[in-house]
Amino acid sequence: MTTMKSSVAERDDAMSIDRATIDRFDADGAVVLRGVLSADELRALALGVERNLSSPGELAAVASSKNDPGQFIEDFCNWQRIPEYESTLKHSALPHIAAQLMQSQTARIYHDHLLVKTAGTRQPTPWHQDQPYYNVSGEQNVSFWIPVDPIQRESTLEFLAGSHRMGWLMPRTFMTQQAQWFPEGSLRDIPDMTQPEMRERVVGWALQPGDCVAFHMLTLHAASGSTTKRRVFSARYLGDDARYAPRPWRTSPEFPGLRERLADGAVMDDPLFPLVWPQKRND
Ligand SMILES: O=C(O)CCC(=O)C(=O)O
Repeated sequence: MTTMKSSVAERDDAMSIDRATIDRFDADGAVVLRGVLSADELRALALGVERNLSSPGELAAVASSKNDPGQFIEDFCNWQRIPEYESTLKHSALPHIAAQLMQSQTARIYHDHLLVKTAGTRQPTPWHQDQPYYNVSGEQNVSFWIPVDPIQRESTLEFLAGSHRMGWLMPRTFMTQQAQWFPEGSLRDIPDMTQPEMRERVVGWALQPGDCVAFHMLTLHAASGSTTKRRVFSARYLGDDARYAPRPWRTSPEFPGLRERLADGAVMDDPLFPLVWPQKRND
């Protein structure tokens, strides 16, 4: 772990994000970042992913439908038990990049999310925003979608550029598209993403291991199935304006016990969400 930490320190300047990328993130709610993780960091992260797959956490879930030759495997909130995840979240360039993209003085871990599609799965990820499923308010936030396998353009995560400015759109269950959280008609629906005027605003990138995409928690995003094995680790961070927003519905993930520790509207100051930027020497 020490070597990973120092390699990042050496790369500190290189991980300063240019103004154009920050502006693009602000305007589109999604950007591609190349070569963010070093070969050592990537090897460690892939090891963490394998450790996670062989020892799933309590929140792990597998989606597969009849006749689907593959699976979509998810898991959440494992960084405290998987050292490679903790190191990625705390000691890679990600916290610094997160603070810059969020235009925030601080960056706090929100959670980690494993998203694996096995080769051949036809399980799509439907168009959705993330924040309605989360227990946090505020505009300064970012998720990094970090593949440890090469990702072709056709199976990458896609985004509707600018959709983080559309407000909340109706969240629906992934498998059956039910409006489970709000009554039908009470929120605008997600636009018809097959329409040409929507398709021309869609962005997405082929990615090599070490690259990632960064996106806002309100940016609409989706992915198709995958012909190849697609192991992705997602690292989610919160900025200065993030506040606890307990929901009357079950969030994804839930953080059991948090309601007893944090007041509605409080800063997310809890051991579950450590501050990781600015970095302290002994972290
Ligand atoms: O990996 C996927 O297919 C979906 C990713 C996603 O929805 C997310 O990271 O919020």
